[in-house]
Amino acid sequence: MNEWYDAIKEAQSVEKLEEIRISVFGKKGVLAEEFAKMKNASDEEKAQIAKDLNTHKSSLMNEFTAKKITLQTLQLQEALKAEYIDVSLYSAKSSAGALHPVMETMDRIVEYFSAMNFAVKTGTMVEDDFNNFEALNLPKYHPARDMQDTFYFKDEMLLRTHTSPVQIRTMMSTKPPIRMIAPGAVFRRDYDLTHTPMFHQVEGLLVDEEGKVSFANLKYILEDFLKYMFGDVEVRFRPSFFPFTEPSAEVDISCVFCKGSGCRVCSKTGWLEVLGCGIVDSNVFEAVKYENVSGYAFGLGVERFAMLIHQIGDLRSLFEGDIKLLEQFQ
Ligand code: 2U9
Repeated sequence: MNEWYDAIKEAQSVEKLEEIRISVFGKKGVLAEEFAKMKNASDEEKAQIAKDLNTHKSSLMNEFTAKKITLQTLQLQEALKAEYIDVSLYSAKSSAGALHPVMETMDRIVEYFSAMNFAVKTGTMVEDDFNNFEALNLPKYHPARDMQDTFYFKDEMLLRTHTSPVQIRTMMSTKPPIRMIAPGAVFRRDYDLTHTPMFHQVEGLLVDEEGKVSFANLKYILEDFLKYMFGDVEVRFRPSFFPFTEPSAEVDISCVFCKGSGCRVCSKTGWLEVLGCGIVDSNVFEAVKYENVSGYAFGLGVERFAMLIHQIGDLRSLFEGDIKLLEQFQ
């Protein structure tokens, strides 16, 4: 039996100790074997052998239990040592997300007009012919409806080419006065250096009693808005044409790159076009069955604003999802 005391003492691992346990205490282990041998002994001898064997059994069990605790403690300590993590070490640099410059610009625009008491309304991107064209004084023969410019579905459904259907639907469901902006994505079949098939607009509409809304009101708020967005810039209005406004104007700011002295970006003119606007055409009010009202409207492209504010040269970089661009806007 003595060799088993030595074996337990010398066991180097929990696994080895378990092997010993089976060899000593198992069904076919040495203790079972020794007890079996007893049947050949005389009655007096049996009593003595049984007493000796039981003494060995309990002291071996004590040795085994003590050794097991020692080995398990050692094993745990080794594991803790091996798996130790130094939380004070510098880790790999992690980067945080940021709002896309187009969305950040849109938020700023919405912030301005919200403060001016304009309600913010959104609609759906799939629209019908009436709300996208007909009601906006763009009749069936109008070139803007061309398959070249518009993404069509069947049954005269289409992807909105501007956010104006939101204003039409608002007027169809609400009595005047109206004071709203419509921010959102719009779609046109256009793709080159300065056009993408999807871009974002913010359009504004203000409607009140006839005679209450003037071009002067429109001029005042757009000048104030452009100074809020671009800082200390010159603003000028040029006569223009849109089917849904009459009279209409395009709005320029003095070039943010050369401060008006003329550069490549402003084609040496010193001016950058940033907005379209006008007094809402009476045909539009007729289409939505509004009577004795007057109103102004305006529209802008958000990507163009973002590019001018952040001095981004290439429109397409806004759509590439390149983390190197986005990281600059944290
Ligand atoms: C209603 C009536 C009138 C919205 C307007 C413009 C002028 C305009 C362009 C700016 C750059 C489109 O994104 S862009 O290419 N927009 O010049 N938009 S007036 O006029 C409306 C809208 C809705 C009911």
